[in-house]
Amino acid sequence: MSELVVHQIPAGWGLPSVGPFCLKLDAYLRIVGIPYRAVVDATPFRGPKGKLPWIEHEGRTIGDSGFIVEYLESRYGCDANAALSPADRGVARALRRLIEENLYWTLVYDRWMVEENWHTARAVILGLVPAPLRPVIAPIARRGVRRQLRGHGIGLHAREEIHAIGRQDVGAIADFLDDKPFFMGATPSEIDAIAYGVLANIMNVPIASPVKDEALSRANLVAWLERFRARYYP
Ligand SMILES: N[C@@H](CCC(=O)N[C@@H](CS)C(=O)NCC(=O)O)C(=O)O
Repeated sequence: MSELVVHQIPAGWGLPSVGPFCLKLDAYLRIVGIPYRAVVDATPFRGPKGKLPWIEHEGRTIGDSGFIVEYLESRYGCDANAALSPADRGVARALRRLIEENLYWTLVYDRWMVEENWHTARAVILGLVPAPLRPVIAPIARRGVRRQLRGHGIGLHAREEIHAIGRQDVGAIADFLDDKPFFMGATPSEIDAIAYGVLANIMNVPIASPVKDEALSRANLVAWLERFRARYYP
């Protein structure tokens, strides 16, 4: 099998990538045990979907972490969800949408739109953009993210409303996890990688938010994060 190359957002704050979808893919590849070479891209624009992560493998380029996982399943024969019943797969898929399509955007809001966080976030997220270009690129990127937030819909809400939504999402995730070791039971599956990508990027980064506070107040979620990290990031 030829080398798998993964393009991703820079490492930072003690995480292999500060991009939630990049960290998800990294965690997934650790679960299924596929080695890869990381290439850190300064911007997401080179990828086939204009977002990170994206992969190069055997002459193909594939963008979007979900499509990448499907490709790896078909090419490497891996399946992190092999032990799941159809009903569990359905629940995991619904949870994935909550995490990736809703909670993720509260993280984006906290990094890019909350003034007190923006300088901290910018230094890491745009850390590979050459210093002289950064003051030019940063406001353009920020305008783009504001448009994305409004397009999603969450960016139309007031700050307190966005944080209330994020806290409710985190509460639902913690309630579903309950006292299980991993989200779908005794062993990790794809949804643990998905949750780790977003939750480690909320709970373990110096970005202040009531959503982070809520997550850190849920003892079972904190214990799960530690369990996952001890297993895959020793
Ligand atoms: N659905 C995509 C989402 C990827 C995504 O949003 N990536 C972020 C970084 S983690 C990104 O590239 N954002 C830049 C942009 O949207 O312009 C996936 O699962 O890979």
